[in-house]
Amino acid sequence: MSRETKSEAGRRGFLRKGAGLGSAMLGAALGTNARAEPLQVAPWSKTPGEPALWHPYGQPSIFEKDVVRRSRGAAAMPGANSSMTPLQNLYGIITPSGLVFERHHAGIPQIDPQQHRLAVHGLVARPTIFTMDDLVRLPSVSRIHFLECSGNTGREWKGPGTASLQLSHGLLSCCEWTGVPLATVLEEVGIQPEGAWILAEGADSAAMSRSIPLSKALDDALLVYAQNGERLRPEHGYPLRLFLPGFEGNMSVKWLRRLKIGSAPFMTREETSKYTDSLPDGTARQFTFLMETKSVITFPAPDFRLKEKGFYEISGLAWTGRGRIKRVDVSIDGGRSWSVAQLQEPVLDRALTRFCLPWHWDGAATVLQSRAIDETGFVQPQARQLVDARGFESNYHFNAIQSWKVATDGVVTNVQV
Ligand SMILES: Nc1nc2c(c(=O)[nH]1)N[C@H]1C(S)=C(S)[C@@H](COP(=O)(O)O)O[C@H]1N2
Ligand SMILES: [Mo]
Repeated sequence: MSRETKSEAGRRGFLRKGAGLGSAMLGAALGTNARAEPLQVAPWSKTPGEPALWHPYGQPSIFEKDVVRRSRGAAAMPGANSSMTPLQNLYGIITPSGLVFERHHAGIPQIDPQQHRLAVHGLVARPTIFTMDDLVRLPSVSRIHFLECSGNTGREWKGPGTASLQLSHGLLSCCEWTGVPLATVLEEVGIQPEGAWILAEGADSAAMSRSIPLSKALDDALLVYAQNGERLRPEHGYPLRLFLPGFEGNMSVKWLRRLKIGSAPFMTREETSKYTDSLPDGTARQFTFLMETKSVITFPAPDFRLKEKGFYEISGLAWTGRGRIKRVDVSIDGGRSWSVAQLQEPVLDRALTRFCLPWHWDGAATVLQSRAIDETGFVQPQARQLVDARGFESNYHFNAIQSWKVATDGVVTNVQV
């Protein structure tokens, strides 16, 4: 199925690149001799297929029905839940909208865009209430950026967590986001000189809110109304969300209804009780906005089993809240030696970057790792280094190198080395 398709594509690239293996080494097990049997005419080739508009809104093939968001199970509070992106089944860097991870503190409100309003007030010259029509009339931009929950991979703080790439790393997606630069709207209302922070509040029943530094708001924050070419999906903030490139997902407030400009942070629940990082000395880090440099191998991963030894393309994703990914190293021997992976174009600012490396698995047990380095020179840390610096009490911002162990029977597990 999808696995075979992928390794076929990888095999062709491998041969094109002439990476040192002759075709004889690909193994007789792959494919069938074309002369061995006549090509059958399948039933679907004998009658006309489904008409156009079979699905007015297109759907994936029924054979892809297992490629869906998944969750670890419902949380105790109504509406407080999340679902993870099936990173193991995706190609390239864009997450299809229907597979973008979800994190809701109080469920998904159904908001009529005609009735939705964005109030901008506080330390401004002209307090203003915007309709969606007002916002959509303003000059727009489209940008491709990742979105990652700072709780992503949080289970790894205390040792190898979940035995699934989707469940361990799937609070991560990458979309094209379209909207109005927040700076444009702030110019409309006129910030007073003491203005330094902005409270962003959602219209969900959690009224989820965060304090945003004015510098970020004026730099590259977006008021987003579209995602991957169409209006936002309800679960991602329809009709309007804030989007802060490279910052923790929590700050990209969905169903955005209010921006209040103040002179200091507002100390909301989500930046005091939650979304702070406890340190070994009993203090906590607060306002840890940036998502640090990180990468993960998406194939092979625990969600697959390697059926036989031979050629595979190791593939994965790297990203950094600091800008662009410069290099990704891959180890096929548990970190003893490293090879530079190929980065697939495009390599964009604060977007997922796809990397790959041809690999011939000799059938021996081994550990696979990837290590990302960004354009600022930041190197993705080892789990040990991260825990030494931050202790075990953090829930957020785990960005260490991920190790996948491949056993002799092809089973892949989550380990820390
Ligand atoms: N209003 C509101 N905004 C919110 C949330 C929420 O529950 N309510 N969840 C936040 C969290 S914790 C994350 S990680 C992202 C998730 O965005 P997504 O569901 O579109 O992936 O939205 C953030 N914005
Ligand atoms: Mo989050």
